[in-house]
Amino acid sequence: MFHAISMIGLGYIGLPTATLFASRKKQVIGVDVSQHAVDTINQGKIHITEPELDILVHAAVHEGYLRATTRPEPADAFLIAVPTPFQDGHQPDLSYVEAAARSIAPVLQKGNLVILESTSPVGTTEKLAAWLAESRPDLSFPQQAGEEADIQVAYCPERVLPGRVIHELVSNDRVIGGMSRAASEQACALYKTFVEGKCLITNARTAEMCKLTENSCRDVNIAFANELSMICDKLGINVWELITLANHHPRVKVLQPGPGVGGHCIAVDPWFIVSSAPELARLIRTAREVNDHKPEWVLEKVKAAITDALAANPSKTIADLKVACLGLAFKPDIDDLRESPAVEIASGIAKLGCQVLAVEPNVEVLPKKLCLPNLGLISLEGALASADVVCVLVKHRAFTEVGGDLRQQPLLIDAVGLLG
Ligand code: SAJ
Repeated sequence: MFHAISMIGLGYIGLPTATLFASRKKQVIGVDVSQHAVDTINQGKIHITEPELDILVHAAVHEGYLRATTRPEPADAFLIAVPTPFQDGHQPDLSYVEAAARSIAPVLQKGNLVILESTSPVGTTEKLAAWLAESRPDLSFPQQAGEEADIQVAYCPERVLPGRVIHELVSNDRVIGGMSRAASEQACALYKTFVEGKCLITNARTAEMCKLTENSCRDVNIAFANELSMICDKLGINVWELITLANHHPRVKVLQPGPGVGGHCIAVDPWFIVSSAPELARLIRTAREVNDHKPEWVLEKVKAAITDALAANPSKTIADLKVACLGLAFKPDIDDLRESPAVEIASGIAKLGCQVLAVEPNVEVLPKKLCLPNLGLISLEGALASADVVCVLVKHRAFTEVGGDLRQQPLLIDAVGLLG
């Protein structure tokens, strides 16, 4: 039924998904506005980092199943995986979804299926269908013709964990929210090409809310852990020990405090619920505020340690002081520094005027935000040998292995419980 599949947006979700269809011998046309991404993929290479993806893309392109272009072409099914960021005031920005809709509209043909995968506020799939209908009055859509529509439309969120994308795309269950029963059934049939998990059918609005609920649930739980960490610090209690003890209760599972919540999903998606029901989403909003405040709280701890270091070394000025920041990534054992609370903290420390010794074993180049004269990448050994203050910001495996050495550091801020 679906021979040619078009993926609109070849980023962290679109490219792996497109490649998995291609690996099952579907003809896949990938579309992206970035000429660089298109050229890289057409050479059989990748422009993002994700384990196993490079080998799969190389094979799919060289065997002729995957091809990238900047201009949409006719296909049997269109999947949209473009960014849905938020604007000022945490209002969702649907401009990429609208641009994708308007770009595929001219090539749509009777019998096509359109699926939105981007994390979206409730009602976005209906908006997508409305934009398509506006651009193609000659075709019918589910809001007009239901099961009989020329073009069926569904929402199907991705739920994969960065670093495990290929594995999770295949094995995770998928929630499929068609605007009609026919849309859901067609989408199920399509995903079954490579999905080994269950395909669970619902309507589009529930599927949209389901994705937002999953990430908000995690955000609220992380906020609980982060709030506990600040309360325990004030009360002189070791929060890591406390959580371990509490988690011995058979029905309690407290998550881990950290320097804040990073990444492109959990720190964004809850705002889509807040913007839909601001007066009702009080807990979800507060969780976001607690997690967003955590980097500032860690920075205050570092400032206090710097004051202690200067008091202990009266001959030194702030410019002489060295603060080691262990970890810059947004979570352990990845190389992704985007939206990372550790980056925010490291740049905040640099702005204080001291020297920042940044240790990030997973990257070789610093992001622009950290290209500062008093901040440089250094080895872990080098940093520990000369730092006046040590601040652990990410629980990378490379750091856990030297946990013992850190205990010798007189001024240590352990934001992630490396030492327990
Ligand atoms: N974090 C903590 N404490 C914890 C767990 C996480 O501080 O106990 C922090 C991490 O350090 C990181 C942030 O939260 O800064 C987010 O990390 P994560 O591993 O919880 O999630 P992501 O952003 O990598 O991926 C999430 C996943 N969602 C859920 O687990 C509910 C993934 O399945 C989604 O597909 C992804 O968001 C997405 O694309 O929406």
